Amino acid sequence: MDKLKPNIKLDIHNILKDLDKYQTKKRGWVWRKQGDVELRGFTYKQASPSLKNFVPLPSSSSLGGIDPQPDCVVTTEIASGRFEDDIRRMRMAAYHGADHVMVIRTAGQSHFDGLLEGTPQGVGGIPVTRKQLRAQRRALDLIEEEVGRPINYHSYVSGVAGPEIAVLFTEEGVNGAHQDPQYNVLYRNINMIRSFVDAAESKKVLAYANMAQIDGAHNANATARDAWKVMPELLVQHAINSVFSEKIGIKPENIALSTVPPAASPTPDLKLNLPYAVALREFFDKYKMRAQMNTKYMDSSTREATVTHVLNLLVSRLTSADIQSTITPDEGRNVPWHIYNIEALDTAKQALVGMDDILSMLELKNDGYLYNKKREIQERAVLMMEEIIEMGGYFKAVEAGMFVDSGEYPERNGDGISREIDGGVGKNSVIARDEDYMAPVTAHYGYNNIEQYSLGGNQNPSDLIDGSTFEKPEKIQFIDELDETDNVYLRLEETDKYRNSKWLKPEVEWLADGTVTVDLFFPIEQKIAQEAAILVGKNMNLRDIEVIHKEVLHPSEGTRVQIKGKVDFDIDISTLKLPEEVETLSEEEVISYVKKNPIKVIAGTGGSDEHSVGIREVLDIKHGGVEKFGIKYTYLGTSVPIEKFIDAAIEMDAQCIMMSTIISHDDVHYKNMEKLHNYAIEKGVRDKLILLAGGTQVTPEIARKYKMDQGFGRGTKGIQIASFLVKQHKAMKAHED
Ligand code: Z97
Repeated sequence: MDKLKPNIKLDIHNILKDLDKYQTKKRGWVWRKQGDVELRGFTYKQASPSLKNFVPLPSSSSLGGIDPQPDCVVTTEIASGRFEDDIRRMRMAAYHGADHVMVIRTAGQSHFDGLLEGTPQGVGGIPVTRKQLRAQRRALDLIEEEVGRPINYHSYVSGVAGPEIAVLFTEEGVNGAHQDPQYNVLYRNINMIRSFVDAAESKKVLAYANMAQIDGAHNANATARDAWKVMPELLVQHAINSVFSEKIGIKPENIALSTVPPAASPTPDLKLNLPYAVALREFFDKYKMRAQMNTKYMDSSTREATVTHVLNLLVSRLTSADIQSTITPDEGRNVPWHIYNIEALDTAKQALVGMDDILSMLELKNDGYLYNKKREIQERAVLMMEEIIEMGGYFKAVEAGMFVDSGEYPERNGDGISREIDGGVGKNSVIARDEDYMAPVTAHYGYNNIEQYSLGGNQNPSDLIDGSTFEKPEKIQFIDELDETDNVYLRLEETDKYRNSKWLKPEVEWLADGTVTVDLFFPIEQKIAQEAAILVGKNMNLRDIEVIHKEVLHPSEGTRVQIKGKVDFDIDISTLKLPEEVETLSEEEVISYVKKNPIKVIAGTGGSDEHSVGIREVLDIKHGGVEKFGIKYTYLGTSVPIEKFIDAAIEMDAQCIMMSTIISHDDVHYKNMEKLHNYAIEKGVRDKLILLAGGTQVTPEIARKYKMDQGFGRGTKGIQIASFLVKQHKAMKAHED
């Protein structure tokens, strides 16, 4: 398939074409290349090479467009429910620095006792199926080539079909997975014995595929009443899954703890989260840390979520997290949208790069509060583990409700999650293997009696059937679609009108979903403001209006309300009048040209016009005006008679006139442009002067029509004018020569 090109959209039809024959390469988990990176004179120490194609942070425009990448893997969690739309989001995410894409499963896939097939739509995630995995991995294969960095693809090996999912993931080149039997036991009430037996099998397969494994301890954070009280228990949960995994054969460097800061401001965030992270790092130093946010503290304010995220990122930097998750800041609203995935990635990139090498300047103290608190958490965890062993092990401890109790161990409030050894989904489904048991499969856990087929110790039992699907992917049965009413082809047909055509609609998660947000302020109490906001939406002809965020600015003085709604109309892009592109030179180019060829400008607001803000913005160095590039200017002020511009230019030996004109009443701005031109001719200097007009109502075409060399409209930046001046000056010089 053709390589992706930055200026061409990814075509989902190409991804689906001959998908049954597509095989991804086997690779396992990939960490970022790490080392010093030099960019624009800065040395980044906790860094990774820049991407081939990327979108840098907005402020990078003042830094030559650099896009430094942190050393840790950066995760994005994508959960729109339509895998075909998620693919576009993955591509955007990769451009913003994601190299770990987690697809969230539709809620409750843990309860399915087998594999799903086809491409059904999900809610809050996608139903994970072979076809969806293969399509997404295929897209990521193209995307990783486009950005020049491997992308890890990830989902969950949980539920009663865990081992089947692990096999499916291996076959389809998935690179990472959550696997933790405690998740099944505590949150999905799957029988304990079944969960641990399944986990053994699943982990064996993950080890074979060299996948990274993340545990499920973060769920206790989200479930516990006071998440900071389960800190000791979290250490116990991490320990159980990590040691179990290692014993089965997963390499320690592929075992990652799903760490979540247990608290968030307005608690004293760092006083709780930092000792906790240090305690983890110290106890689990041979494993990796996957740091993510605590969904419990995510409300609907994206601003608040972003601040929490940045505080979490500080903890990540101070304790050298290996994988940084970027849960969408709008997860509190339960609507992960394209823009928030990208915002969260940019937040992580900006904060991590900004805190580059922080530990060469600061030291975490080995005494006092940090040390004592860390030690206390560890001691409580050890005590809990000892009690579990005394009780007779994990199963007994779960029966006794030891986990997710709202008391801080050893304090107990008796409200923990309790499960029975012979209860739960899949109870009594584990049976002992017969003496002559034998499964001709690869990476199988436990007794397999291969001796009876005289296979030696190192031989793979699947040799008996000439290799399993792991070695012979051509043996994989690819099932395309099972549901005629719920599949990708129907969804593509519905949105076909908007795919690579002239039709456009605003979107937040699905192509042409038509959703927009409106941000409003009302000088009134919240209850009324909320209803007023809905009415505004109705009057704006929005459908399906919902309040997605409200914030009291003052109980009586005012409320901010954000609503979302849908628009019904389409935009025909062929009818849009696009503003002329102003091509700019690089800042360095302009500066070096002006140094050798000084340019002087006469500037002011022409005629009877007292506006001065716009012209000052493009003149003064403060906001990147032409002065920044070495261009000298004389500002004549406002209401400058047109003749005075020319006279001053002659007197000062200037090369350019920048006339601002805001008032457009009676077309006075056009008239003044022509007047400027004519007077320059009268004085015999028109061919020596560059005449520019600018203002909110000015367009380049109109300015040129009225004899200016160029016009500059709303939003013009100094660099655009400076670039034009340099180009024009060059051309004039060439003409003279
Ligand atoms: C995360 N932000 O990092 P089902 N298995 C495990 C899980 O943690 C989850 C599932 C399965 C979060 C994502 C919460 N995690 C959201 C260990 C869910 C989900 O709904 O049980 O079928 O699968 O993972």
